[in-house]
Amino acid sequence: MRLYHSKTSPYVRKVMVLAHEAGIHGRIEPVAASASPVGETATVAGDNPLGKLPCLLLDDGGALYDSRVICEYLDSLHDGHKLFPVAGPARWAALRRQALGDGICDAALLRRYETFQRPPERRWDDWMLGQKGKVDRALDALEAEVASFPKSPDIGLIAVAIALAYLDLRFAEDPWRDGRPLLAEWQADFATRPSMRETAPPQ
Ligand code: 99T
Repeated sequence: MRLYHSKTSPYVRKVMVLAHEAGIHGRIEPVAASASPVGETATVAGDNPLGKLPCLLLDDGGALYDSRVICEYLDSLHDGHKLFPVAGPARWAALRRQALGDGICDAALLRRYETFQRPPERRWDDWMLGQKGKVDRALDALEAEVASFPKSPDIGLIAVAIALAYLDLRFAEDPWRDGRPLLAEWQADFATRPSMRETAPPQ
């Protein structure tokens, strides 16, 4: 399998962390790619019409996207500890936390595009504040529930850990740990997992 890959994409990293936790990362060949909401994304768009990373190219010629679908597919390829709990409350909690972690990344990425890509004269402060509000509320919700996180990794915990790492990568000036000591402690511990260490973006 080949994966359109970027070292700074949190969605790509979520896929790679899951692959490491599942013990199948050696079956994935990363293909360096870039994607942007504007401009040339022809390579990726040839396989994912949305022109977004990640996109998994299967050996039978098919393609899978987005990161949620790729993660669930990869989890179906092994017989070890399932990162997508198969049924019951644990499954819905994991999927909800994946939505929360991905949602933090979505809002953070929109903020980044607003500054990094949008011309200064077209920027909109209320938009930036709105996206930051989503991130802050999600972080507060995680602080409130972190004591009840499962002890074994699952897709929800992976998505949350990746989102926090992405805030550190792109918004280091926003101290998300302030006032959220339990989440900070959990993140520091999760970050020591080999899957997290081996997928860390370049500093
Ligand atoms: O929006 C675009 O056209 C291009 N953006 C992307 O491809 C980003 C790269 S993260 N990926 C997504 O937005 C995927 C979201 C999707 N729901 C999923 O796969 O889960 C780049 C971040 C960075 O480098 O800072």
